[in-house]
Amino acid sequence: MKNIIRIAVQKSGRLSEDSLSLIKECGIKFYNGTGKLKSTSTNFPIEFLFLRDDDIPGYVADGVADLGIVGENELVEKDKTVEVLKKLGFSKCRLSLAIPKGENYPGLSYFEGKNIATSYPKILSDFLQANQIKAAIHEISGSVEIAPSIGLAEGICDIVSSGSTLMMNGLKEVETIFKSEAVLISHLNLSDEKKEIVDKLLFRMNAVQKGKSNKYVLMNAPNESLDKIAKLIPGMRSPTILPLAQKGWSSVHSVISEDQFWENIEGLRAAGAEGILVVPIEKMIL
Ligand code: PRT
Ligand code: ZN
Repeated sequence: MKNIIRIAVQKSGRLSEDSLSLIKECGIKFYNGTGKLKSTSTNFPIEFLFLRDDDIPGYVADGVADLGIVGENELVEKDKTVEVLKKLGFSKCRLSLAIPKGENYPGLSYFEGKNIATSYPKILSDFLQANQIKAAIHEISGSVEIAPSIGLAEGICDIVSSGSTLMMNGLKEVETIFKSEAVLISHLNLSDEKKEIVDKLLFRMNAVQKGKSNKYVLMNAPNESLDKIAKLIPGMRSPTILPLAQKGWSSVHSVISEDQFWENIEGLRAAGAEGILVVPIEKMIL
């Protein structure tokens, strides 16, 4: 057994760019020339398979690839047995039911006895069954949104992100049936050697993700309000406080999640903080 892992990523499409940037941000170098189906990193024991996203769950379930990056929608639809190691926070979208804009929508009962076009027959049929709705599912592989206007179906079930595709096709979203984002998946029975490499990769991915959701903040503050400010931005252990050249003032440095920063900004200003700088963090290891 070679001490190298294989990861399946989408060759080209909505997942590709973010998948490859995440891997690059983990310090992993590789050559990704156009048309290449396979590549090996030059500085980490990992090999890449560039595939259609539809094939990724199956390749990982069969062990042809040890890891894969795929949308949860595709993973659940393909119904393959793999382990989800991590949600990756990109390619967020939802799978929704939509109907022609002019139709009155009384609730799910609208779909009783109707035809629904989709590329996600499994997720849709599970949803309809759970809600005791009987409808005919028409599986089509693309351009689902035109189905109602050509008379193929009364409704559709498709991926929605901004909602503009639905709007352009005279449809309205009436139910969200599944929420999705990209996930890192793993084959179930990895050898101990492979698990060790996967753990190293996960450690790096966690550091990149933590860095992204946190900011490094610096500000000047009068010494009498330092206690108050330290409570608002406690940081990883405690903030760093350095004296300014001007007497009675200090520079306070800390790390804070972006959300928390915006929640506390008024408190910081009220405590006399000024010259506040917010700086991105590349990686963060606790
Ligand atoms: O060629 P391959 O099979 O690899 O790619 P693909 O064409 O099957 O998939 P791709 O690249 O389009 O999408 C890959 C994954 O990205 C999906 O499985 C989802 O997990 C995720 N994702 C995120 C999306 C969208 N956003 C999205 N907006 N997948 C598709 N869409 C399409 C949707 O089908 C619809 O046609 O975009 C349109 C809706 O977008 P809005 O913004 O107009 O609502
Ligand atoms: Zn696909």
